[in-house]
Amino acid sequence: MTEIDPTTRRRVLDGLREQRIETPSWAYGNSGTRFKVFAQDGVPRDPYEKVADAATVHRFTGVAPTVALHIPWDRVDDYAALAGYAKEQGVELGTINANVFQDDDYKLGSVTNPDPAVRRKAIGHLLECVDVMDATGSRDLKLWFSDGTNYPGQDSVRERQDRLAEALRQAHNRLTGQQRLLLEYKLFEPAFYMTDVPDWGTAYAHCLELGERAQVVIDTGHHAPGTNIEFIVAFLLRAGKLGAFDFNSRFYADDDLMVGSADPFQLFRIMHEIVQADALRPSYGIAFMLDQCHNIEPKVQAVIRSVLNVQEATAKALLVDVAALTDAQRNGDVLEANAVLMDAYNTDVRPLLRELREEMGLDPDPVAAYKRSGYLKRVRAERVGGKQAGWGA
Ligand code: LRH
Ligand code: MN
Ligand code: MN
Repeated sequence: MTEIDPTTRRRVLDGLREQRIETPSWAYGNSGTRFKVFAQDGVPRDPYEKVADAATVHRFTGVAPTVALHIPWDRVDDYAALAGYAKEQGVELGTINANVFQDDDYKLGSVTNPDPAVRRKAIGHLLECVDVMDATGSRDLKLWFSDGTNYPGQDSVRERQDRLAEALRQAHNRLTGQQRLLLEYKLFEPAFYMTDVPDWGTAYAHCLELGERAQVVIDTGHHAPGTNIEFIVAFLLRAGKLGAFDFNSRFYADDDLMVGSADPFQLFRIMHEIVQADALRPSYGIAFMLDQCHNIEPKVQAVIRSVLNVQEATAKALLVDVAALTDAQRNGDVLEANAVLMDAYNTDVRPLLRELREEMGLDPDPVAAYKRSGYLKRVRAERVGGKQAGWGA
């Protein structure tokens, strides 16, 4: 593909203009590995300051109008007030992430724990998260369970599935209106022998059992190396069960690096499946979220970079010549079909994205504009003292 014809150009620009990417509150706070958290100056001290950072990302990118919260990391007394503050800043509160993995009681699991009292406590937290959604106006409850076992024989795999199904049913029954339950899977970590929701098949089966409000979340860092994630995307799209993404990059395990940094081609292949299913538009209902930790790099700038990486992959996916691709596929022309896809992937879409931003009244180079804005210098001066909020805060 050398020249982009005007009709294609318009189609791509329109698709990109509609795109929405949700950023996670925890990406703005300090994070690290189990070895060390390197604190950065100017990171948010409370959920309000995280929302302000998210609003800054939206101001420079124009496509990140919502921020996901993690409860209890983002616990406040008045969620409606936080939602009001977000609105003033130009963003909205998005997905509510439950957290049943950081309490001593959950050593042997949360909703799958053999002790019914612990299960009741965990389910209580899930229901509390729906109360938060009622106050914030959030649509999605995202559930990830660290539950699992470390040793063969430690607990009954089947009984744990029953306990899980019961907890999911209670959370699902509590939802009203447009609210949805998003179930996230992860192969391993922190459990090292068996995880209770290890893969998309398990998540899908539970969501099927629950009903229409229940959808699967694909976190791109939660698979075995070499897993064909775009296949999972295509399968779940066909089944009407793909609710959301947690985007990030990984080289080894759940690295939570910037999306599109380790394998931009994989991100393109994922977005190709999305575009082919016409699932990019917000009305389709997929929440495109980031789930990242910026351990050594400046955080707001890293989130801006991540949003741009998703936009680039999306632009390339939108550029695929569908007529030529279908033709080659129907004719069994393996090499031509592959060439059509690679032509789109190998197109430099950065000029197109600059054009998009100009049309949207934004600076064509969001990273440079953010750096020029002096935001980091200002928050570094303002946000001194107090407890820095982040992973585990
Ligand atoms: C688990 C996970 C899940 C959590 C987030 C902080 O690894 O991906 O989405 O909510 O990390
Ligand atoms: Mn995740
Ligand atoms: Mn993860």
